[in-house]
Amino acid sequence: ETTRALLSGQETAWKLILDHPFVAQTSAGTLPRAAFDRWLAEDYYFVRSFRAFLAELTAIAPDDQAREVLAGGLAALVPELELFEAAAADRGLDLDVEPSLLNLGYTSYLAASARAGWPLGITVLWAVEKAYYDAWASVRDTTGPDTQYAGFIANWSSPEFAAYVEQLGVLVDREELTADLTAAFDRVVRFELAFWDLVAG
Ligand code: MP5
Repeated sequence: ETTRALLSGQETAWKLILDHPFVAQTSAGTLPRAAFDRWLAEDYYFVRSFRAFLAELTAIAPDDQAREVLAGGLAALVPELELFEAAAADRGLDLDVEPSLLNLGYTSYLAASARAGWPLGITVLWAVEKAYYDAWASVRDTTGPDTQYAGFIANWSSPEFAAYVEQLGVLVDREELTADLTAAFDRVVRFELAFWDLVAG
């Protein structure tokens, strides 16, 4: 299986994702306010770019099964972006800020991976979502429901999101493992760690 092979090549880095201070501090509610504010604006830019990436992938999806899975992902971004906008309004934050070079690099890489074709694009999509699901699911059961960031953690650790990530994995498993896919997976892992390093070390 392609997904299993990709994950087993990245066990050490995956542990760093699960154990990242950003995840632990968000769950505990101890993340400094400024760090969350910074992340919120950066990630808002990321998610809007990600929406464009999903649309590009939909255009090159090979069949209805793939298009249906991607349509579910696109639909979920509507309430997700509203969650960001509501949090920003609460906090008096301007979300329309210049993204970091890392964020520009990551989102440019997403676009490039879609242009490289379906096998690479779907692998990158799965990798991004799998990292988020595994990270937030690892703190789901220990996060208090009244913690200030609980809504964000629930968004990426819900049973619905789990099912979506599974379906993406099924699409990746239809593809043969190549060196390009392995390199892409490794890149996503490094981008994810660096993105959180921007705000919490
Ligand atoms: C995701 C995200 C999850 N919001 N931010 C980063 C840096 N990586 C992954 O993607 P989505 O679109 O919010 O499910």
